[in-house]
Amino acid sequence: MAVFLLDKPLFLHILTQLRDIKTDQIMFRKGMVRLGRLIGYEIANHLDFDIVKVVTPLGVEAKGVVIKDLDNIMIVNVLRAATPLVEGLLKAFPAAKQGVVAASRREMESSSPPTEMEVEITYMKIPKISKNDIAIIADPMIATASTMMRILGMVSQLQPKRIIIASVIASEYGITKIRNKYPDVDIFTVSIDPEINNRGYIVPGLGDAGDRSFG
Ligand code: HSX
Repeated sequence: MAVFLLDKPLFLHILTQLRDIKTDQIMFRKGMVRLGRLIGYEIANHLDFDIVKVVTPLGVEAKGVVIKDLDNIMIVNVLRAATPLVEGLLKAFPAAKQGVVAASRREMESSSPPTEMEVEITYMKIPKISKNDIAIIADPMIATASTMMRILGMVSQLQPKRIIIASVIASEYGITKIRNKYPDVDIFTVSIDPEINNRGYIVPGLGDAGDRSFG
């Protein structure tokens, strides 16, 4: 598994707005959409490509690149927090199929940071994919990775060619958990935050991404 840390200034500029408690709902959602688009382009830069030749209107051959898998993408939208992120990803992959999973954690205060949380999945619809398809699972936050492990369990059964996670903030703990069980999955994330608090929130994090996007 490779972890792609997207820490170039534009990513961090948008992330800083998202972290800021003063950022309102509209700006938060817009920031997520922008990050989704940028993360999508970064993912596209790490897909297989062929070197091809085309003929220009000048009747001359030019060497070029074709990314074959741009049209073989299936994005999983982990409701509801991932919705604006997916909106951005779809700008990078306009031909993508889209699955949705409604997942929610049972959150409660404990005496120490949880390592596992109960996750309820109330709805799931994943389109048919072929063995040539690439699955991108979009969830802006990976804390204990309890949610992502459930979704990886379902998506890996479909045997896509490759599974990629598109996230904004992942905890160190969550990444390690995913890496141990799914060594072939790639994670694209803008930040790796060090801590999880007693309620299972990433620290410093950005709060509850679903609440901040949708109220
Ligand atoms: C939030 O909790 C996020 O959007 C994820 O779906 C989930 C992450 O928490 P965890 O399952 O990694 O602890 O609603």
